[in-house]
Amino acid sequence: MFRFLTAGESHGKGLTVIVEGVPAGLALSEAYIERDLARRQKGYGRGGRMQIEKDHAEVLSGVRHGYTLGSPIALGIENKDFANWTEAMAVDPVPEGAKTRRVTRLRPGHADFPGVLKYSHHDVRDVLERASARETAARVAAGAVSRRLLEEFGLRVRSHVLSIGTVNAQVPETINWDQVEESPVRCADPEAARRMMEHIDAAREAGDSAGGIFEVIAFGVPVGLGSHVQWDRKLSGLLAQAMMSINAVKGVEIGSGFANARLAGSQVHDIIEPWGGDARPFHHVTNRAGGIEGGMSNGEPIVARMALKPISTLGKPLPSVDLVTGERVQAHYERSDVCQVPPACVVGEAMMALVLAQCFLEKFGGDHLEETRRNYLGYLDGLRQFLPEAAAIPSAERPPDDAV
Ligand code: EPS
Repeated sequence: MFRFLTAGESHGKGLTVIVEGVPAGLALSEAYIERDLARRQKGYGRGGRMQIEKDHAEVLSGVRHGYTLGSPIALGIENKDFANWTEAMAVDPVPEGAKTRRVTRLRPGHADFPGVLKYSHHDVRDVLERASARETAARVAAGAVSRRLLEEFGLRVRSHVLSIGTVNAQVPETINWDQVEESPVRCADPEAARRMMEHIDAAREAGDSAGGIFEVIAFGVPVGLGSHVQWDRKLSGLLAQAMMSINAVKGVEIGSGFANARLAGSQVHDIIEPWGGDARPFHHVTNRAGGIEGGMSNGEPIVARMALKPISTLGKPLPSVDLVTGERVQAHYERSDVCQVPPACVVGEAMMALVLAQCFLEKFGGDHLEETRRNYLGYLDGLRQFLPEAAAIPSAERPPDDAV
């Protein structure tokens, strides 16, 4: 069973994540995980915190001499900023008059209000420290482990920004992924990227924040991950839950889900074509379904789009209430990002990789990577029965790269 759990507060000592169920024999290094951690730290619209942190995941267990052991993989990420918060985030009780950085003014849109009531806290910091998007660094580390596994089988997960505020990208037919990586807002349209940065600047100057829409795409996913037979095994459902769990994500669509709702069925469903010369017995002409039909991957790229609300910590705070006095106040402000859409892309990739790894291992199992590989190749061989006799295709061949 593949699963993961994170722990850690934003200004505490650090983050921890345990990933369990990774087969033995997978090559894995700290340097590999660091690449994704560094990608998450970038993005136009970040605040001062990212100047302080340089995220590195220390492998504490589960890897020996460069290969996974099959045992739980524990990763630790230090919060360098903890050095500035030793009193406020001390584990032991602190003396009277210590600098606790107590917060009592509730921020609309944040976890502050329901969090303090639910957990009976009298300091909003007891909620906000865990609710912070800092936690997503731990997910990205776990996602990198999943990505490493998926890579062994030719699966690749990518992401880009479709819009920030009112600025929409014109997405080119073929996305240049290197260019997306270079873009400060992870946008495939350089002209829109420029306007997105202006939008973020304007939000910052106005003491406001900016949200947006981003897309995560998985290429090379075999037919048959997830299942139609039970609600909690549907790949679309698992992905939606995983994506909705990302801080500030308020909407998820698979493929062109919302636009499809306004069209006739004949305009929506992706026509199935006979064998087109590759390893797939059939394929779709279009991909409005976003690679999932009946809760199962259908061999087309898996496309998920997420709507991220603007960050709820505002330079010019909204009216609110003080938790202690009950009086009208301006909400609390503390250092924050103005826009987190570009880093959320990288978190979305991690969640996509984690869900795909879970479904992949549920289908193919294996305690050692080579066992997983035998099971995977055996399944692909089985699919060859649906190929026309003329098709002498090597079983491991995958569909063309990165075509949406
Ligand atoms: C966050 C506020 C900022 C962000 C943080 C999320 O942190 P700080 O309060 O220390 O300035 O930088 O994000 C991260 C630390 C991170 O690693 O992404 C918040 O309130 O959610």
